Amino acid sequence: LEPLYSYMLRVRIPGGVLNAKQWQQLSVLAREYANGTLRLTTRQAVQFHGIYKEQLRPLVRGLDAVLLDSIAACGDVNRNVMCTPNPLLSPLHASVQRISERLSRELLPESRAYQELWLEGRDCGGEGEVEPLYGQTYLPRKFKIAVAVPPLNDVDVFAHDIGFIAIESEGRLQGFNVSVGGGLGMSHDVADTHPRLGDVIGFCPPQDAVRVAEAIVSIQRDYGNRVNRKRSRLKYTIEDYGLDWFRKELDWRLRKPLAEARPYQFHHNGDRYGWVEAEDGLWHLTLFVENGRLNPDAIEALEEVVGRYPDIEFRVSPNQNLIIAGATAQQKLELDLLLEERGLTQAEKLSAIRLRSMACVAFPTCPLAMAEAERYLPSLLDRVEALLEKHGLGKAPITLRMTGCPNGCARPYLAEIGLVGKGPGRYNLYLGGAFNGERLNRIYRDNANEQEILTTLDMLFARYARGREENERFGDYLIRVGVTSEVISGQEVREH
Ligand code: SRM
Ligand code: SF4
Repeated sequence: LEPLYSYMLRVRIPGGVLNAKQWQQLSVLAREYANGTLRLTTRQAVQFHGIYKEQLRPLVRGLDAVLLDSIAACGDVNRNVMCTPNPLLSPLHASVQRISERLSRELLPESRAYQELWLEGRDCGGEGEVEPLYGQTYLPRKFKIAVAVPPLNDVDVFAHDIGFIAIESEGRLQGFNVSVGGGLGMSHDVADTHPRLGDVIGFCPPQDAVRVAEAIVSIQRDYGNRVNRKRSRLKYTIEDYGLDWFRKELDWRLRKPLAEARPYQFHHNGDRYGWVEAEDGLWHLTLFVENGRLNPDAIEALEEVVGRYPDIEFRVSPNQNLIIAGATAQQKLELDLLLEERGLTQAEKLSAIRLRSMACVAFPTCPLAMAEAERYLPSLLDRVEALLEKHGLGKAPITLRMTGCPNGCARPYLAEIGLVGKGPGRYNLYLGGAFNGERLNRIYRDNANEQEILTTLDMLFARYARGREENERFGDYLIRVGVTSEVISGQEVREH
């Protein structure tokens, strides 16, 4: 008798873009082959949990039927490419999404093993297969790319091995500033691991984006640390060899230097909730999905949306939320009623801090979790909201992110308040991240329990309420008054 293993499967969805048929299929597959929920991820993908072994193949085939797959959603290759949603918003967004899809396609491994094993149901030999980019041994570690459209830094562009920052002029894409060497994972007990923000190293025209990405990936392939897996991400390769060396190596591989980076500005790294009208008059609604988990009732309600409006599209946001895209003005009115009726939470009813919160999956499915996150953050937020109300800060948008371990899956080191699991009921508290994702936070309390976290926040909220300047963000305030200090290099995140 074999143990009853259950699996997680992650669907690759570049830029989080899904049509109605694909969304409908995800709902059906969740019910038939997984635990009935869908989990929207921090990289705009969708995860199924609780899949039993014999259900894996029908699930993968069900995805294939609507042109979705799980290729390179995990592994030491380029992962799901993130992109500020949504291509229907403007021609600029459409151009940027097209490039994200190209990046995703061109950086896929060439191996047919996935098709052979999961779709055709036969053993894969792999003989004669060549991986032109990845080579025989692939990359030393996972690799991540995000494309941002300023002023939104919703994708947290500096958290990625490569960030492309779209530069536009009069609504037309001019190209991208390129950042390299971002990454958030660290280990509590390994001193030379730490989060790092990407460095902007130059600018490239849109048609060069794929070539630039391939060249950067090839540097990491050739120079990344293959001995110590804890230090094998591109961020450490850049630290070990130096940024100047990296730039020269890249110039050499590209046969020409990148142009000088162009000015840009990021306002915030959250999502824009509610309805937004696009340039073509269609409407798009960002719905808050707490920690990305869609339960069976929500899934059913969204299936009703698809049933009534088969032309509607869906996007997974970079902050685990869902965008219903492409509604006409009439459909917008009808959708408001339907979503209200079906109890799908509307952002106006939620506190500013909850709308800017995220938690990773953690228990019960994540094998690396040390503490709760997704299942615990909602109730902790009830208590944090009460504290904010007490100090008259109910409307203050503060970013709070929680993870069950230091790997950083909900990007906690980029939050104004970061909580990172240390053990059951215990978290390290990090403070002082920037509201727009341009500054990491720093450790403030070790191994704190809920009461210690709440007491600390109560004291800090009281000071913020009294001492903040007009429009001053919580993270900036904490640095100005010396509660914590600005992190310049990533290693400082670990240092008091
Ligand atoms: Fe993650 C490993 C979930 C985004 C850094 N991550 C895992 C695993 C697969 C645990 C494992 O290896 O067994 C988790 C599965 C939990 C479960 O039960 O479903 C997991 N990561 C997630 C998701 C689902 C979190 C979420 O709540 O949305 C995100 C899925 C992304 C996707 O769709 O592809 C997710 N993970 C991230 C991010 C954020 C990002 O990419 O923007 C990070 C930090 C950025 C970075 O990579 O530096 C992140 N995950 C990690 C790491 C640490 C990597 C490192 O360099 O140290 C691990 C552990 C590992 O790779 O060994 C990890
Ligand atoms: Fe699991 Fe840690 Fe990632 Fe949370 S941060 S999903 S606990 S690996």
